[in-house]
Amino acid sequence: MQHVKTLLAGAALLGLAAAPAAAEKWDMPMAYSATNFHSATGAEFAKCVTTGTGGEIEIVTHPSGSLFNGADIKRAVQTGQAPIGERLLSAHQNENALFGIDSIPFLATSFEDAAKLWKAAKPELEKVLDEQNLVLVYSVPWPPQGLYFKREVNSVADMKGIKFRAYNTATARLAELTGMLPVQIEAAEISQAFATGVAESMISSGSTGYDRKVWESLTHFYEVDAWLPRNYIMVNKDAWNGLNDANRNVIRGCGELAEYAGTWRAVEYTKFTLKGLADNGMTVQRAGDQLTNDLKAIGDTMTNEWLDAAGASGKAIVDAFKAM
Ligand code: PCA
Repeated sequence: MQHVKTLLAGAALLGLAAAPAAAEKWDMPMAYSATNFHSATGAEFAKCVTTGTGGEIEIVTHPSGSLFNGADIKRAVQTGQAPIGERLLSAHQNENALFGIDSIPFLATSFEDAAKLWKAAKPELEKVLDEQNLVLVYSVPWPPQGLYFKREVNSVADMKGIKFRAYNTATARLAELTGMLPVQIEAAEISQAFATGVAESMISSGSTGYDRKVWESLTHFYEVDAWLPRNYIMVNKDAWNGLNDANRNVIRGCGELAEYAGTWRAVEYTKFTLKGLADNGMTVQRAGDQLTNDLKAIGDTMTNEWLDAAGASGKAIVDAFKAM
């Protein structure tokens, strides 16, 4: 017996010495600027994984769409061109309505409700992503979405004919329903789009307006709190399956920390960036009654459209969220 133990111990030692796990470099494409809080959170997540795996997995982030354009990141990770990446979840609503769960107008309008909605939706979304060869690691919300313009706007009628920068299906639909002209533009490109007049308004967070210095072209921000869309980090399932348990646990653990830290940052960044917009000369205020009521009516239409498209599983998530 003792002999067997000695043999086993010897074999284990040999195994360790003979086959140290090969270090892997994982490039992580991200769509938003390096200074954005999602990118800062992603950089810390990368460091956490690199440290936690003892360098066996070294994650290197590439913000600003520098490795893959935002619109291409999911496909890149699905096909294994990149092992890991970050993307705006609702950007895939055209593939499956469930991806748009976080962009239903006026359903979840606070950080607290956004967290609840995420809890209700996560198991189903994990399933959908799994079917697409993806593993969900963590997700962080953007601050509440408000409307940016180059002039005072007090009603939906005032929005007619304005060129509107959209970033997903819901924002494009909002433009249509308000009589604006939607044009899809990644956040990384909006400063130029506004400067050249390709777009003259958008719905987004104070955070994105601040990061992209939109006061150089726009003048008004109306707090509407329409929804809080989310970014998420995905890993290619084959890359994930190739990891040992210890390294998978490190990625999970670092992901939990990142989700917590990133969410906290989003909360802090909300006030900071709205003040930043005002300090740079923009008029920052809550939408007036007429505009709010007009938008609520459009929100009802969009909610019904989403429920129709998302079917039973969509309704089940919304019901579960409302019961929380
Ligand atoms: N910023 C991103 C998505 C939501 C947000 O606040 C953008 O405008 O593209």
